[in-house]
Amino acid sequence: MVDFYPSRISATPSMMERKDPVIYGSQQDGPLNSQDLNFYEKNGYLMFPKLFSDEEVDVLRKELNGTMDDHKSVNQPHVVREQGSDEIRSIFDVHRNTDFFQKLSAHERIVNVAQQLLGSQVYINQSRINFKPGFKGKEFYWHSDFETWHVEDGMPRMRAVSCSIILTDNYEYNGPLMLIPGSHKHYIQCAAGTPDAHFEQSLKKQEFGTPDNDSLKGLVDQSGGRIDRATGPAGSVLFFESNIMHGSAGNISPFPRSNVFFVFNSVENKLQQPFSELSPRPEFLANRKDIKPIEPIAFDLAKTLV
Ligand code: 6CS
Ligand code: FE
Repeated sequence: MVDFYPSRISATPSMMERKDPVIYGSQQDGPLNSQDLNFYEKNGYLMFPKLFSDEEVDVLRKELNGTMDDHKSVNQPHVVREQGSDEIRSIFDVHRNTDFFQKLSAHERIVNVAQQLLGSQVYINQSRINFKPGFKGKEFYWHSDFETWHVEDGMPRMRAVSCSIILTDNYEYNGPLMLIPGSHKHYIQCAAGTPDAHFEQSLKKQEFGTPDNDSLKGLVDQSGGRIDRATGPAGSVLFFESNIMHGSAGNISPFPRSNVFFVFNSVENKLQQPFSELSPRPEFLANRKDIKPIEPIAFDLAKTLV
């Protein structure tokens, strides 16, 4: 298969332009209006404050705490703990391991947006809860998700969108997601040298497939010096394009910054072999089995009988 986005093949990083459209669908294909579509095309993300009501947020919180408790002593690869502590950093594959998050991942309020942006039916490529606990939640260094999913998982084109549902209020001071607006239109070809089984390290602290300082600075210059923060109350929802450069600082506040992420991939963009010499990453990180298009469902979380 042709590699349209080679990366980690040379010692020197470089920058190339995006080859794929940002938006594949049109205004008639879903709930986003022309203002939403123009903002997403230009900036690479869209934030919807309070897409879920306070009563629904209560259910989200209960499920978050329940999932956390259920995994407290689970010692399996899909449960990632913070470097140097026992605190849970992320739990992957929640859309397959828990009924509630499975239903939530099919909710029409988020699936219809993903279908419109990707111009097709969609499926979940990856899901996770990032907990970023108070005092101990460590950083997620700058990266493009697509660069990793292309090189390490074999995602062919930029036709995926992450949906982050804010489960605990995201403030300026508890490590909110930071995004460089417009960076989704440029692809940083990172320096080579990825170790085998890289995910065992990268999910705790990513050091390969991350931009060098000059490239990062170049993206910020192109954004006019802007670094946007996805702050908002629990129940807000952020959609961000697969290739946007993003990251988040550590959380030294007492307030947890927990979000659930569903990565929607187009059914036309299923994972192939990794575009690198690396062996494919495990199923909990890169869904390959029983891929079926999601049938969107409408329901009020506050009345969820799970
Ligand atoms: O490697 C991955 O797939 C994960 N790593 C990060 C930092 N973001 C995307 C994804 O969750
Ligand atoms: Fe990411």
